[in-house]
Amino acid sequence: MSCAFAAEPATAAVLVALGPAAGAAPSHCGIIMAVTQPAAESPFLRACRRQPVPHTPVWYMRQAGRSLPEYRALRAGTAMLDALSTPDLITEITLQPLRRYHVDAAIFFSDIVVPLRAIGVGIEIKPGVGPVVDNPIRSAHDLPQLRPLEPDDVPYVTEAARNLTAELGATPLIGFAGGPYTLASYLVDGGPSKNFEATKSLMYAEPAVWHELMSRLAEITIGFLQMQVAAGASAVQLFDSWVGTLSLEDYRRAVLPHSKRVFEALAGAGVPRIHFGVGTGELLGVMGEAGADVVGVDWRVPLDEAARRVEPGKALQGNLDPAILLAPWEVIEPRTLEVLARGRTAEGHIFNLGHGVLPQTDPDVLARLTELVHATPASPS
Ligand code: 1CP
Repeated sequence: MSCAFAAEPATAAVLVALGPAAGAAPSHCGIIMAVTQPAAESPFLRACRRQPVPHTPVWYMRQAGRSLPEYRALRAGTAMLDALSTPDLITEITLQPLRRYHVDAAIFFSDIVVPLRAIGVGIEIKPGVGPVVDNPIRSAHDLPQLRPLEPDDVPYVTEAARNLTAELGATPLIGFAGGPYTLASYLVDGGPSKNFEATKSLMYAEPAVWHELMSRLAEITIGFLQMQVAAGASAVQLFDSWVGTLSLEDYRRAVLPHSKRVFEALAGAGVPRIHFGVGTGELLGVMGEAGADVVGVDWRVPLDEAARRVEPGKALQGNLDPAILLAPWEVIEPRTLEVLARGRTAEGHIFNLGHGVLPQTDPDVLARLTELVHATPASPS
């Protein structure tokens, strides 16, 4: 059957008129529906679209989890991947930070390795370590297991995202997935890595195997993002966290075609696409070329400089150093105001940290930071 759902303006209007349930497309299509109202006019989505905003929108990477005592209490005794496949836990943990902070978006509580585990890859998330793979991928023989993701593989994602969209009302839900390079780094090195020796060896020594691996991962990522959008997510973020470890030329050759493929596949989804990586100062321009609507910036490059490096027609997201939040408020406040001032030079700005919230961050500081961002005029008066 052909899947005709697309985010044409007319379709969007009909979906909006009929309410969220009308947009629930047959689940086997892996399709895309329009942004559900009333989130469409939220400051977060307006900033993604580079439209004027009443205040600078703000959310935090890793806001769901890690630093919140209520998260740790809820997670106690439940393995990470079990929590990530339980709709009620996903829903509750996604909502926890919104009860504390007046952030402008929720981020779906999941992990970049969830789709890999869902298609049968032996992978665990070890406490204090991160994702660890039973049998790392090292050759072409290991690739067939990386089959496309089907909606039936992750019913808990669809269920939780639908519940969340209903619950969140006007607050947008951000869906996300790992970028192909970052997923490859866990699969090939077998776990968190500093220098990505096995991953880079494969990339340099076996380009054909590498591109086949990356193509398969791009398809899995596309499927995972499309499912979240079909279930109501109104923006998506591609976390290609570790691409900053590549040179510009290697990124262009080994990663860019696959990231482009992901963004192209989401182009008709009618939702903003955000592209984020760490240590990507040298790559910001080319990451913009990959096709996202918003480019995430870590703390190393000031936003006015980032705006010069990224092609026109993109909003920026970032970029306070998460470690600054461990300093006294007298340090945090001027640094935040500086990020906001530089962010005003971009065509659109979503305030965020340059990477995830550190686990030892005081939640009250994040609450105060959110208030400061909202209280600071979004455009020079
Ligand atoms: O038990 C725990 O609480 C473990 C910590 C944890 C959490 C809270 C892991 C293990 N994953 C998650 C959830 C998660 N992962 C979210 C939740 C939504 C949010 O609030 O943001 C997100 C967006 C991710 C995405 C993710 N997982 C990334 C990309 C984002 C980033 O920070 O760069 C990466 C690289 C991972 C892998 C991963 N999962 C977990 C850890 C500790 C890691 C990193 C390991 C490493 O350093 O390589």
